[in-house]
Amino acid sequence: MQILTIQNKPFDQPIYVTRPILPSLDRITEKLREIWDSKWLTNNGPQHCLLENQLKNILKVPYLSLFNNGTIALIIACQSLRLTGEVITTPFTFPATPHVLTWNNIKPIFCDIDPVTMNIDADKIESMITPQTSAILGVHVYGTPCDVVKIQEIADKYGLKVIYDAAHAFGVEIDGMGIGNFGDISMMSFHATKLFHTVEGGALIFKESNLKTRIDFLKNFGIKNEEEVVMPGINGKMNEIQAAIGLVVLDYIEDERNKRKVLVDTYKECLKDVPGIKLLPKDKIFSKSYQYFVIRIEEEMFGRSRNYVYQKLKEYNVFTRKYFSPLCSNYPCYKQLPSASITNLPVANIVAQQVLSLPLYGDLTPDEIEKICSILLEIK
Ligand code: T4K
Repeated sequence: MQILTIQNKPFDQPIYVTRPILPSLDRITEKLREIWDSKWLTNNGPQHCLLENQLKNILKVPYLSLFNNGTIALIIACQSLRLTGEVITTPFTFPATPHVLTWNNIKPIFCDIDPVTMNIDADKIESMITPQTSAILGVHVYGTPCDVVKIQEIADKYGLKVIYDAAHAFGVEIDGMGIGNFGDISMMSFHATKLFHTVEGGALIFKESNLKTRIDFLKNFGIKNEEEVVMPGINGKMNEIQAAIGLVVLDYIEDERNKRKVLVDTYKECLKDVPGIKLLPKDKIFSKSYQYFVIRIEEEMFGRSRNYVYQKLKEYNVFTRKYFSPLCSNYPCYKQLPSASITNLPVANIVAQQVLSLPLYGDLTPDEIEKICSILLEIK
């Protein structure tokens, strides 16, 4: 057994990067009974319709389509806009983002990221456009919005579509407008690890009514009616149990957000003056989704590398995550692309060595956050 020469004792129970909202089983059973009584388990049932309407209001968007997960939703977003050729995107994201392009036979073109927001650097997009470019696929990383104004200007100038991977951005707004009102389509993930979840699930959100018809055909095999199949669709439907769980989880969101806010404030207070630890800079851009609490460890100043800290924290029963390292551009399936070269992505390659997502979920207490911070200092 390893002997730890440390002051802080490891946590008795593992502390993970996140934990899902778990509503009371009674509330879930109540909902399951409704579903059983209706004998309607999937295919646009009553729970599904209810959730779709509620989310439209909460997210302040005109149109929304539910999906069985965020990745299938994003694949269908590309299909619905008939994207081809090349799409400019970020390497600093979850594998799903570039993979949906590949599944659509589109080449991802990696653009470097902004050193502050860690989102696609809008100033570098224009130089990556070629005659094959059909769209820009930005990611609101950790819920921080991309530079939606500049990206739209570029898209308008070159006649490109804009899709946002808003997997982390539930409830995020810009000047009171739901984040889903920017670009042509945005995708949200409702995976168990997200603030709002339906166990697995996702949604596309958009402003054009004609997209609603097309997207809903695409997620249901292209079926228009019993006699007509109008396009080569797939099965992307959210079922009634997922939708029902989502409806119950919605009641817990505000409380969870408030708890996470207190924890985030505790982290900020404890870590604000630690040399070599960088926080997301301003409240203005700190995500109101409270999806992740991310620090950047600058090895030279902190004295320890991010990888060392990540490993060492495990000895204290703290399981952080390196979202998003390795960069997508360094995966074997993409690293041969010219845009994946380190010289094209200097900022992303540095940031990916620094980021660490610390535990953030409502069941944690401020005392536990203080202890995590104290362990960090001890590791230093
Ligand atoms: N785009 C972006 C930018 C994304 O971040 C994601 C998903 C997508 C697209 C795709 O959306 P979906 O198709 O998933 O809807 C997790 C999630 O599985 C993934 O949805 C999410 N991003 C990603 C950032 O995180 P992993 O591989 O880190 O998950 P996992 O299983 O290691 O879980 C992380 C921690 O969460 C565990 O250590 C403990 C805790 N956990 C997890 C689950 C599943 C629980 O406590 N209970 C649970 O049920 O990817």
